[in-house]
Amino acid sequence: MMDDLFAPPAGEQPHTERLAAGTVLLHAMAEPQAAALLADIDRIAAQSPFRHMVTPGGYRMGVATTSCGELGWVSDSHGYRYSRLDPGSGQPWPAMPDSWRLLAADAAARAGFAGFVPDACLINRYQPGCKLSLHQDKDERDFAAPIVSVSLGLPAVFELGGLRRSERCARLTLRHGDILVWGGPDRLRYHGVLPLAGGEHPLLGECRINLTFRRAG
Ligand code: MD3
Ligand code: FE
Repeated sequence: MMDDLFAPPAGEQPHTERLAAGTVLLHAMAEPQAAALLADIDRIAAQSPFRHMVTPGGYRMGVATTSCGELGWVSDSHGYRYSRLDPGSGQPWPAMPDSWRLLAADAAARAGFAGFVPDACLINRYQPGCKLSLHQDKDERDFAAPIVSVSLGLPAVFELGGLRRSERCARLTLRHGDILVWGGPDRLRYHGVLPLAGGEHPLLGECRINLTFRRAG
């Protein structure tokens, strides 16, 4: 755990930390693009607004979500799934910007997953107090592809569990610009986000946004 993958940063190499066999943290890799990502998020949310999905069990999620790409993640009384249409508008989700696809593919490649082509990007928005309970990401068709997560705004504490819910979790803070890639043997690990602490981020205010890039279809 926690040993460096590469030599100290040379030029633009983000500081790279391998957390497990298939899990890599790329410190602040998205930071230079953060303002551009936020402008894209505003444009996407103007077309497909953030909303609080309802879980199959009938709970309104505290985290607000939207999506871009060919497929978007949705939850309702029938279950969790990916859909080509935004159920709010009845229209396709906004396109995934090429710069986003490139960023996700670059991060995946640095983590050892060459050729990652995401078809879905779930955009999660947290306000202070919001959490994401321990879960696995298993609504995707094929678990061979990794997932790439980009954190923006206020820091969050993650719980990284094992392949069974009962396994104890490690905790890790994800900060503005950090990119986490996980795949291979870690693709189905349980994970969650502890309640977001209050604070004020210079670019995002009282808010954290997480992008998760997936190969869903
Ligand atoms: C998976 N999102 O949308 S991604 C989700 O920050 C989701 O919004 C979170 O989980 C968020 O499904 C977390 C980051 C993450 C971190 C570590 C992991 C996912 C992980 C370790 C193993 C497996
Ligand atoms: Fe998840």
